[in-house]
Amino acid sequence: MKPLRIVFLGTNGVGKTSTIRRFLYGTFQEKTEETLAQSYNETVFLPNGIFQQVHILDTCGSDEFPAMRTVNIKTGDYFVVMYAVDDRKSFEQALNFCEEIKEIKGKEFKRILIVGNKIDKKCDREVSTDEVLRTSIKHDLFWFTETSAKLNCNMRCLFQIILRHYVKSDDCFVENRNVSKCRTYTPNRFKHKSRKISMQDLVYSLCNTS
Ligand SMILES: Nc1nc2c(ncn2[C@@H]2O[C@H](COP(=O)(O)OP(=O)(O)OP(=O)(O)O)[C@@H](O)[C@H]2O)c(=O)[nH]1
Ligand SMILES: [Mg+2]
Repeated sequence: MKPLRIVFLGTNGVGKTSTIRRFLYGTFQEKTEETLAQSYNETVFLPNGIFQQVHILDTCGSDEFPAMRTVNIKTGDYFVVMYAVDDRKSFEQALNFCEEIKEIKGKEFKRILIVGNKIDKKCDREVSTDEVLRTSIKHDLFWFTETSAKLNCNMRCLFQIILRHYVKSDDCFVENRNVSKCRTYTPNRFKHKSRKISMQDLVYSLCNTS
């Protein structure tokens, strides 16, 4: 079964690595190092009883490696395009990344989630929620959320939006059609994996925290 590839894009320092680590490991660091490229491989237990491999790709925020970004976009299934709400330039750059994705994947490509991180920095906000909503519609982008990796706010929601869409999509059906017969064996294949994320748990947790 083909792994699902979720690619994180966004300019330097918007919080891509912090978001992924907060979600996967529950940790947050005030000081981080610039990422070159890092892949996290997880197993997700989907509500239809299928174990799905998910590759989360954390990319480099700087513009030094455009060729690498092109490859990541070509091979990605879903994109999380991040900006920091206290950094207007990072929002403008996020829109450029969205355009780049659409140029490569096609104008009709919709699997892009815009994420405004660092909402804990209320006093330093440079990008309002309203503005992003208006701009997103203009750019034909429909998924948007705001987060704080620092305060652990909306971290689950972010992955949930993507996984929910995937489960309902034809891709999931086609990919998993033949696997369902042997799904009782599937857990053993992933026995070595230390952690599994249940989407039902995610829904439950989200309902109980909001
Ligand atoms: N206040 C606040 N700071 C955050 C938040 N998320 C990340 N940071 C801080 O922002 C800085 C950069 O975070 P990273 O996660 O390394 O950002 P990145 O997008 O991975 O950066 P590159 O790998 O260089 O592209 C770090 O000092 C983090 O502690 C947040 O939600 N709120
Ligand atoms: Mg990083």
